[in-house]
Amino acid sequence: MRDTISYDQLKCELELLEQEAEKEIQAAGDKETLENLRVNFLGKKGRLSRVLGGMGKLPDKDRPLVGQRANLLKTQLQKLLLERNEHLKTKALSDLISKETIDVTAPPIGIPIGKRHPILKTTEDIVDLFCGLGYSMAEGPEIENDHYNFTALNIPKGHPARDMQDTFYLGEDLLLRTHTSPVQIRFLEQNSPPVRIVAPGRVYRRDSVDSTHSPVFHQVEVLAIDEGLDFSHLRGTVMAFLKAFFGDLPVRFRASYFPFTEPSAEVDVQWRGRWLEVMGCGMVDPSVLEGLGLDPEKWSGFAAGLGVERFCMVRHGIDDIRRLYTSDLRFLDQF
Ligand code: 2NL
Repeated sequence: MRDTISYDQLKCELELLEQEAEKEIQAAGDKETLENLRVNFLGKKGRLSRVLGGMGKLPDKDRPLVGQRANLLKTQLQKLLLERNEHLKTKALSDLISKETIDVTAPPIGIPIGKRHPILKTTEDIVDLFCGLGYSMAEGPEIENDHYNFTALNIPKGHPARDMQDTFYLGEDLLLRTHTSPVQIRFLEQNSPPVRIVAPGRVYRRDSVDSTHSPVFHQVEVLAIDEGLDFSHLRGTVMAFLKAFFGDLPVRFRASYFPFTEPSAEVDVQWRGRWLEVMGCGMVDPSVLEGLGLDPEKWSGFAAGLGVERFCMVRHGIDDIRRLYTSDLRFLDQF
């Protein structure tokens, strides 16, 4: 180490220190950096102290001047540190505020919310209409046995409707119901007439998929058993229902055949200039009543069945049944 140091040298060091300190304080991005700078420059073992340590080697006359300058520098740096600290605080606050600001002009994102499937809505509408006519809803299992799905409905063994081609069998006796009629048979076992019930539900048939067929589809069946019911009651009920669902459209009944009704009819409505078959119906076959222990001389009834998909497609102008089963939200969102 040298024995003496000149005033100019110390002044030069102080100026250098000032320049560096100012530059670094202005560049400090957070409180921690700022505190480190304070310790580095102004602390007990900091750079200013070290420069002042060199004062002992100054000629006496120069000491007060350098001391004065050093003190000035100290207050100046303290002021800078304080100012920078204030600036950082203000900036942190305004950053926070702008981050938390809600842009009230932004378009709404929308809350994704589920809704009922068009098949369910159509089912509920149909069921509601019959409830308005005094019917009660009944439901039953999708896995049925031979008796409830076929035998009780006058479809004996060997009948073509039982064909493996049409029915999903789960074993010798168990199968997936091919219609909701078994719901009504079960209901009649538990309840004595008069009855008026509407039976909605999922049914299964071994059909190949195309624009109008699906192996899984939905049915609503209605059944009324009472004393003195005849075809006029059936016709009046079907007409009232179709008018409520489709509006005032032309309707026609065509003679048809079902194993469980006699006589039977199919019903068409004229929709956009074309006749569309929309349901089947008939007077409950006496052998079905007998099978349930009901005297056909005392009780009579009518029944009707319809495919929900058909009603839904006609109502909404849907051209392909598969649209209802592919869960494409762009499609389903329309309903
Ligand atoms: C159709 C035709 C029909 C029935 C269903 C029925 C039920 C019992 C007794 C007698 Cl418990 N009949 N149901 C009757 C006639 C027609 O459905 O085209 N369905 C989609």
